[in-house]
Amino acid sequence: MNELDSLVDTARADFALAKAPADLENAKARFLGKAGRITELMKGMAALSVDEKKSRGAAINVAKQAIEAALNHRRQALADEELEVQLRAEALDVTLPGRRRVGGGLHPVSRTMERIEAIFSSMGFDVADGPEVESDWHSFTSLNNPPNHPARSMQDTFYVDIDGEDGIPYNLRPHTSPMQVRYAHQHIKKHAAAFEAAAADATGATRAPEIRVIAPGRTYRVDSDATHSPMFHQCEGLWLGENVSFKDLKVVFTDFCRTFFESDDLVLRFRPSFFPFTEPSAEIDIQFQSGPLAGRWLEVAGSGQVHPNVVRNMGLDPERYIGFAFGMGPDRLTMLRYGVNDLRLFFDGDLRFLSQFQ
Ligand code: 2NM
Repeated sequence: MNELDSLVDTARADFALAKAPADLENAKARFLGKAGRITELMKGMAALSVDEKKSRGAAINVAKQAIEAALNHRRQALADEELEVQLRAEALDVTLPGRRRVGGGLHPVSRTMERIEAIFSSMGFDVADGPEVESDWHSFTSLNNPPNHPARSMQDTFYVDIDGEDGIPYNLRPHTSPMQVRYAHQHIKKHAAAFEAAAADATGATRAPEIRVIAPGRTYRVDSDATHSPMFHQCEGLWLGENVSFKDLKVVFTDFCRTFFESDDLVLRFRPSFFPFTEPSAEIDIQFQSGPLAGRWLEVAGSGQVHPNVVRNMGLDPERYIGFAFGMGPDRLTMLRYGVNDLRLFFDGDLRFLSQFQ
């Protein structure tokens, strides 16, 4: 093999050894650079005759072109390799499921609350709001449940480490009735002229404004098992007027149940009971006459005629105002409506459970 052929072979071998573009450029310099082998061979021709220069120059050029071709070939190969590595690194697995944007939704108990509010609003009830941390007076005393009254032990109440004005600690409201007491005071103040006009008319000809309100919200009691949560929901209703009776309670509550459960095929039963704020008092049971829950009596609410002491504490004259109140548990209504048997599922925050109600 002549000297030029072996030079080309050496160049090819060196180029093949280059693993990165920078190595290849260094190898190129050794053969084609200013001080490279080809340049040296060119310089070495100075002493040759014209004919020898011609043939020697042509041969060196052939070698040079072969080296350049090898260089370009290797450059391309390195560029291809680099691209291949990059493509592999950036590979896209089109079989992966996409990231879906999951929409939020209302909690099933919130849906129940909204249904209850919509139904009672359509019957002319206002919707009250109020604090969850309450004074002893609003939670108990105003509701005919004074300190040391045995009925207080019906609710195991959470207390806050801060005393109210009466020196008794604030509590986490154990029912939503305090909102109704507050609502009554606000309502009477807001419509003072109308209330005063009715009160001033001894003939009774001036119709007295009514109190018609529901109080939905969170409530708290020291209680925790499959059917009790320390935080639960209540919705109470109150209708006070000059001639509001148990008959009105029956009509309103029957209408509510039939609308809420989307069934006219259910009946109500009023069972005597006791609550400090009502007298007489009754539990309200419903029974579906058809469907999956048919035949069983289901307790859905407590109710009663508002005690005169409570009417007075609301700022109204119990000789003039009479009416009913009721209280129900939206958590329980939600369980009944959807057939859920463990209340705690509503408060665990497990989206696999909660998203089923969307
Ligand atoms: C119930 C049962 C019976 C009730 C009483 C009142 C108020 F504010 F008028 F005193 N609101 N709700 C009531 C009556 C609540 O829950 C089982």
